[in-house]
Amino acid sequence: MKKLCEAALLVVFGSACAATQAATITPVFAPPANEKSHEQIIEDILGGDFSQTGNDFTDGVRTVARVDDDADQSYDFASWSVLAQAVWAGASQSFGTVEDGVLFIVGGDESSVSGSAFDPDGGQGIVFKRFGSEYQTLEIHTDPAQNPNGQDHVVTYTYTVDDVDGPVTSYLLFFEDLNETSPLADWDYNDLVVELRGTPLEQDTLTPEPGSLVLMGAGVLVLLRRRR
Ligand SMILES: [Ca+2]
Ligand SMILES: [Ca+2]
Ligand SMILES: [Ca+2]
Ligand SMILES: [Ca+2]
Repeated sequence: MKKLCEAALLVVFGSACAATQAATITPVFAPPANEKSHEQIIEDILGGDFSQTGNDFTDGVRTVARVDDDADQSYDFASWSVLAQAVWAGASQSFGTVEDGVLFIVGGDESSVSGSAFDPDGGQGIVFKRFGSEYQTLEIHTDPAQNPNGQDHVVTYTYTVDDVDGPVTSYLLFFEDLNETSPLADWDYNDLVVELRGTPLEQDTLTPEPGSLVLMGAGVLVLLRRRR
């Protein structure tokens, strides 16, 4: 129903549909004084001076927009790549997917980290995952339902990069690496930050279901009649 709402009803009925869909935004708490905030981490990655506007960040030219937490749980990509961007945590961090397990252990610390992966095969419904190491072993998924406690441990932002081949959508995934049973859990969501870019799956694999097409057709008919 959600896809139908986005694909068809938003076109046909405009804001009426959007108004019935409240955004789900997982709250983010301030980090300890010796760690960087989301705004500062975004500035480290993109350069410039960003400031917060609602749930988003902007430097006046570029907008780094918060992704609804109903929409950051899994991804459909023909291929994708990921690059570690920051670690503000005591624990070591590893990154991978549910399907493939650990793809790399993050090296370095704070704003100077290393680690990357490229998957030429992609897939539908890819769930990304942070793995612990050393003393902190919590395995965190972009899909909250797969976390041990069902809590949302990932908040996501998106921005557009002007590549030589045209605009590319980039996602910044911010992980909280401790669960609520730990006295150190602070929900600052800066413990691991990675940047994700993917090539969309071909459009023919995303064709709306027949029922959606019928509804879209009906909506267009209504519009045409009203115009007469
Ligand atoms: Ca700033
Ligand atoms: Ca989330
Ligand atoms: Ca934390
Ligand atoms: Ca932290």
